[in-house]
Formats: sequence, structure tokens, C-alpha cells
Amino acid sequence: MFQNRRTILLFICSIVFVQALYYIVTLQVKHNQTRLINFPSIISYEQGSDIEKIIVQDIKNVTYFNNTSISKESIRELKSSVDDLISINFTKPDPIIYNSLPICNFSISNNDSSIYKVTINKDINPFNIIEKHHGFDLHIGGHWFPKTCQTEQRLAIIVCYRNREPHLKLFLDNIHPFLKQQQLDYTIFIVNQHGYEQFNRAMLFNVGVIEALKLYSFNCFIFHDVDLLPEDLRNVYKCGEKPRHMSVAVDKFHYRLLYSTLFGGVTAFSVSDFMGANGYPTIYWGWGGEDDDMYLRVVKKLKKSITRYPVSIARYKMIRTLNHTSGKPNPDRYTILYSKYNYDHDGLNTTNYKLHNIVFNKLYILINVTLKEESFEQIRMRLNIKKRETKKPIRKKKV
Ligand code: NGS
Repeated sequence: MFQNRRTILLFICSIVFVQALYYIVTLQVKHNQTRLINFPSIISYEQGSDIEKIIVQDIKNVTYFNNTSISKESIRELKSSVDDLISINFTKPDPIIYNSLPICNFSISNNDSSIYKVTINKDINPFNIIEKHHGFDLHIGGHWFPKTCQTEQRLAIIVCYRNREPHLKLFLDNIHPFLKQQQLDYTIFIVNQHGYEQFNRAMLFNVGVIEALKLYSFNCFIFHDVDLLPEDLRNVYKCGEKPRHMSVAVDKFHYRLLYSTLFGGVTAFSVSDFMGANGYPTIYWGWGGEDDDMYLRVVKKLKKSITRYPVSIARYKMIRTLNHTSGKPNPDRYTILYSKYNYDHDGLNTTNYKLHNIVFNKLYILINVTLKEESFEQIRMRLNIKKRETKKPIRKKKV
């Protein structure tokens, strides 16, 4: 009798155990499954208005790779998606004509400051006037490339954005003539964060890269704050062997670098360096820290150093507030920054967003998204970050 009861109990226990095991395994498989990116398709084409635009379909809950590391296959997968998007009217240079052209060779003499000094237009013009200034030779979506020479780089300028229209107008009015003079193949992406969540500058940059690569085989990315305007034409918007910090000398800081590891404002990455760093972090909500994190990614994950143009060239004007207040400083930024979390576990591969639409304006491509804010507790649990006392950064000597 006793023997029988023990056998039945043992039998029930083993069934429960097997079921639990099955449940855990299926949960794990679900979690690790890679969801492929959806491709947008055109839903409407508005003509006749001052701002001619193509609106691209609403896509809900787009998820990027769920793998823990970015592989070469992932890059290839993104690049192959370019072909699928020929349907979108994104004008590209005709390869046959283009390949017969000489390589563009933009260079400027160091002696003649009247040529390289940029005259900044400080008037805030309406969009239709800015279009009249610079839109006449732009392809839809603000794509521009030289007609008389071929470029080796295809540049996407990714601008993080929320509710700063006067800044955007000044930015567009100034950046278009600057980039055309440098003879670049470029497109400007404005990644706009909807909703009431804290601003996440870094995640918006990742979104920009993911969406841009679906359109065209961009191989150079410049991540740009909307309030910075380059003042010197020798500050060439190209990518090099190493990630570059572009906004070295800003007028607001008396044209001096704030600290030697500063990596905010404007940065340039080749596509492979960006993938190699697993993009920007997604865990900085509110102001501060994400650029320092990116600096650490370059050094620790990519195992490269950053590069800069000289202070005399990498000069910028910062557009002053125009009634704009910066986001709330993130109280947990130092804890995250110094936690030594694994960069493979957060970045481009964990960039999740709700894509509302993509609008092909005359001067730029607008990407409207909502981001899902993670609490610090969720971030801590996900990345196994220990609680610690807030520590101020050690600012290194100015260089
Ligand atoms: C550091 C911030 C960076 C920021 C830099 C310059 O303290 O994100 O100041 O800011 N790092 C942390 O908070 C950890 S600025 O003076 O340009 O507004 O970019």
C-alpha cells in the first residue's frame, strides 16, 4: 500500500517536472526567435501642396533582431532589404552613368578663409521658403548626390528630434547648402519621438539607422543634434577608419572641448563600426550619459579609438534655446555608465519601437516613432546591473 502510494506520488511528480521543463524550454525558444523587419509600403502620395510628400505605411511594433549579437548575416540581411524597396520612390544614381564619372574630390585650401568659413543663415524661414532655397535640385526625401562626379560614401544624417521646429528650420536651411558644397551623396533623416516618455536620444539614432538601411545602402552615418550648425567647410561630413567626434569646438563652450572623452553633439560612424559597437545604447532615458556610453563602446567593444578634426576646423554654432528646455537629467545615468554591463545585451539588437509612419518630405525624411520606456528597475534586472551610489564622472584634462 505504502509502496503503491510512493510510486503514484513519484509518477505525478515526474509528470509535473516534465511539463515544467517543456514550459521553460518553449518560453526560451519564443524569446530567442528572430523577428524579421517589416518593410514599409507606400499608402499615399500627396501632390500639389507646398510640401510634396510621400507617406509610408503605418507599421506597428517593429522589432529588430532579438539575437544577442550582431552578425555579418544581419548586416547582409539589412542590405538585401534595399532591393525590396526599389518600389519606394527613393531616387538613386544610375549605376551605369555614375560609374563612368570621376570620383568626387572635395578639398579646400587652408589659406583662404573666405571660402571655408560658412555664413550661417539665422533667419527662421517657413518650410516652403527653405524648399525654394534648397529644394530645387533635391530628390524626394531630400536625397542629393553630385551630377558630375561619383561618391564613394552614401551618407545618412540621422537627427534625433522632438518638438523643436524653429531649430529644425534653421538646421535645414543651413545644412543643405553645406553638404551640397562638399559634394556628398546624402539624405537627412529626422527621427521624431512621439508620446510622453522621456526622450531617448540614443535609441532614436538606432531607429534612424535601421529605417535608413531599408531604403538605400548607406555606408556612413552622421548622428546629429538639431541645434548644431557647422561653421567650416573643411569639416567634411565623411566617415573614416575610426568613429569621429565632429562637434569638437562649440561656440557655447568658447570653442573648447569640454573633456577629452566627450562624444556628444555630432558623431560619424561607418556602417561596420556602428554595427560592431552594437549601435547606441537604448537604456538612457532623459538627459545625459548615452554619448559617454557610446564612447566606451568604441573603446571597449570595437577596440578602436575615436578621431577628431582639429579644433580650428570642427567648429559649430549652437542654436540658442528658442524657448526650448532640455530633457530632465537621468538620475541613474552614472550607475548604468559605470556598471560594466555587457554591450552585446543592449543596443541596436534591442531597439524596439512603434513606427507610426515615414514621410518623404522635400527636404528630409521624417520617421515618426513611439519608444517604450523601461524603468530603471527593469533595466537593472535585464542587464544585471548592481545598485550603487551615484558617482560623478571624472572629467579628464582638456585637450
Ligand atoms: C556630460 C554628460 C554628457 C553630455 C556632456 C556635455 O556630463 O552626456 O556632459 O553636455 N554625461 C553624463 O551626464 C554622464 S552639454 O554641456 O553639452 O550639455 O553630453
